[in-house]
Amino acid sequence: MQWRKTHCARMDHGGCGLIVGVEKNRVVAIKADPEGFLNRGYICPKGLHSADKLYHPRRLRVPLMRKGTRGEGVWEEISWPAALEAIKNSLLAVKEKHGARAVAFCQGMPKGMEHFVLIRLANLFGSPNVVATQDVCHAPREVTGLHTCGFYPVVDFHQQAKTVVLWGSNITSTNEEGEISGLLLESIKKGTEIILVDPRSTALTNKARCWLQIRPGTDCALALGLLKVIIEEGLYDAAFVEKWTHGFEDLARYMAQFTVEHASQITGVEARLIRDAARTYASSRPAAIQWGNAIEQHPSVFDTARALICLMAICGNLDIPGGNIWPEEPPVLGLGKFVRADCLPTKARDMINAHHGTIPRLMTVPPAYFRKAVLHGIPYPVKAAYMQCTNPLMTYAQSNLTRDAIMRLDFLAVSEVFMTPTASLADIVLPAATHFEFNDIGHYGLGHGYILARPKLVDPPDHCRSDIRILNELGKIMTDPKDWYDDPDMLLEEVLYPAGINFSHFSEIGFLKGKDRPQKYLFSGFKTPTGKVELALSSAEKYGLQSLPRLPDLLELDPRFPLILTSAKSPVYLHSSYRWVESLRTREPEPVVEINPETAGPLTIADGDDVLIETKMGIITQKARITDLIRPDVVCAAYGWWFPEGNPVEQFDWCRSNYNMLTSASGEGKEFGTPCLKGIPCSIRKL
Ligand SMILES: Nc1nc2c(c(=O)[nH]1)N[C@H]1C(S)=C(S)[C@@H](COP(=O)(O)OP(=O)(O)OC[C@H]3O[C@@H](n4cnc5c(=O)[nH]c(N)nc54)[C@H](O)[C@@H]3O)O[C@H]1N2
Ligand SMILES: Nc1nc2c(c(=O)[nH]1)N[C@H]1C(S)=C(S)[C@@H](COP(=O)(O)OP(=O)(O)OC[C@H]3O[C@@H](n4cnc5c(=O)[nH]c(N)nc54)[C@H](O)[C@@H]3O)O[C@H]1N2
Ligand code: SF4
Ligand SMILES: [Mo]
Repeated sequence: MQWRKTHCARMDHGGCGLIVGVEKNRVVAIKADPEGFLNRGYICPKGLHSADKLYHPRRLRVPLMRKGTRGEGVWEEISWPAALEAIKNSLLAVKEKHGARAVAFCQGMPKGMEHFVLIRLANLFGSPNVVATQDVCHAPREVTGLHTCGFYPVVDFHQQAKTVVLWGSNITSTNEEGEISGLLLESIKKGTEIILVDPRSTALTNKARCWLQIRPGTDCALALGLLKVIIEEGLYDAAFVEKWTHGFEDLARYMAQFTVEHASQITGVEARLIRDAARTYASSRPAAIQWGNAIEQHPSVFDTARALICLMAICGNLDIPGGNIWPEEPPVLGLGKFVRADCLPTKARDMINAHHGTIPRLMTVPPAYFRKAVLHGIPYPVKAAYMQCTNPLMTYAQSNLTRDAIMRLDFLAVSEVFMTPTASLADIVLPAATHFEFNDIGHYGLGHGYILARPKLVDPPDHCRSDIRILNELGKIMTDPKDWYDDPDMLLEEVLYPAGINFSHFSEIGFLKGKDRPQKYLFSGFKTPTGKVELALSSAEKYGLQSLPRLPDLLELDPRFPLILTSAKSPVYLHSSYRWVESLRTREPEPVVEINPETAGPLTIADGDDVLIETKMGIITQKARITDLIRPDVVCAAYGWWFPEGNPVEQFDWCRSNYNMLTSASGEGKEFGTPCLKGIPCSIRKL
């Protein structure tokens, strides 16, 4: 057996350095790399078991073409040339009849370079419509950052902070975007204090200085409450505010109408805790806010993210070591060049979402608007889709709408490692090679200031091909072949070339990082129209945005749905992925809904009972877990559940326990098209 180094990937955004045992072209052992840049010896269960999926007997191994009606589960095995030719013919036929924009290129969570190669293919094909789940994942944080302070403020876990606020971020379970919790746990041992903003208790609750057990969906009000205390008590960094912010007086004036008691009433968090959290955050330097999905799975995310950046700014925690930083990228090829943005200069104007007035700089189409285009031709029809690394039937809000949209497409191709509810509705299914089976670069384009090497360690099964290779082949036959390569690895070399290294050298060094250059604004100002952090947005009128972070409308009370539904990601699965990996499934065999005993008692719901969860959109079943670690007015349901052991003709029981049967794509936030996934009125009862 040979031990090789690489980085974990495709079990979340990836990041942990791994040492992998390879024997006879098989991965036989995985352990954490104590020298890993982001993990220093940390590893999670998904990483430990990540090779199990490679050897699953039901893994897709051959391209499939649909026989019979869509979703009937009857397939013919076809060759790669036949599969690629069928995709080319179908997509070019749609392009000819309806224009290139009628073809959508869809990706879920970006898993590696395939995401950017897909955008390149779309640009070269001529379609502005890359659909992604970024409406509920990171784009709101990133784009709000660009407008407010000129960058995406990410936490710097490599330096010790005095205080870290975990705001709707369950980092010990999710380790999101390479913010690996191992580094935070080390800092906690050395004295970093934690403020937790979460309706549920997490693994760090008993290490937290204060736990703001918030009512879901009210994060904006809480952030405004903290701002109120800090401004009213003069706890802000007056020198920074004076020199580097725009609109402080406007913000202070707006805050004068609002009281901490008001914030307390809306959020369900005691006023004294709001004051303590505000004073702690403002008096710690450096302090960082690790912001999670909870803030951006809600229509009010723009205001919440604006309020949180205002907090970072006025407390002097922006772009200082240990705070929320503006990372400098390593000297690799810029994203715009790699994705060939030059081929589609009018993309921002032509994308589906432009019609809906989303915020400038949003570069992917929100799923809510993609489905409007497919189902209603608004603002123009979309007739075909190419999907990779995604399972929209489970992961987009309002699953029934997704099913209707997929059924309406003239053509759907899906690249997958396993037959999923979405793939089962495709016309062509391509068997993808996956992690360990091809060369890849991690964290490119994510804005954290580093990239990670993911060298190939074993060959994929006979007919499986990496998405990068598939897209390179499709590019050669559907667009000008001179923009593509004989060897798809050349796409990686293109990225690395400006840094003066090749992939083989990169794999030896493991990662490339930009220079640490804190407080860049001292030399260049902030990259906003005023050169300052815009507490009040100077471009608000031009773009039709609110200039100050505003309190959103309150949730309407409906006596039929007295409880509030939210969700948290499972530590052992990635979204809807890997329920079919036995070593993970044994750890969490069924979808579980967490209910407080005070709520469960009167409804005679006991631990392990099947529970119906209902919202105005639909009804699903999950197993009860009775726990006092959650607010009594909240239930937290599992998300992403389908049953690979179920009937393929019924899309593997995709409705039974699927959280997104309960969510709605309407009422979305205007800036990002974000639906409400967390904080939904619901009711529960025993089955
Ligand atoms: N209700 C609700 N909805 C949500 C969320 C939530 O918290 N609640 N979270 C949202 C978020 S943050 C995100 S990012 C999205 C995620 O949405 P998706 O990305 O659609 O979700 P996944 O389940 O990760 O789907 C990935 C699919 O890719 C396949 N796959 C894995 N590796 C490879 C590979 O190498 N190649 C190919 N071709 N396929 C591969 C997996 O088998 C899986 O079926 O969901 C969003 N939707
Ligand atoms: N194990 C695992 N890891 C993952 C993923 C996965 O599916 N599984 N997905 C990856 C992806 S794509 C992403 S984007 C990240 C997301 O990672 P996180 O940001 O950690 O996302 P979640 O687990 O959805 O939610 C985080 C926390 O928000 C809390 N919460 C729920 N509702 C609210 C609310 O209204 N307000 C507040 N303040 N808190 C609330 C939940 O209880 C939970 O503890 O994780 C990545 N890592
Ligand atoms: S935390 Fe993420 S990157 Fe690290 S081992 Fe787990 S899945 Fe892999
Ligand atoms: Mo995500």
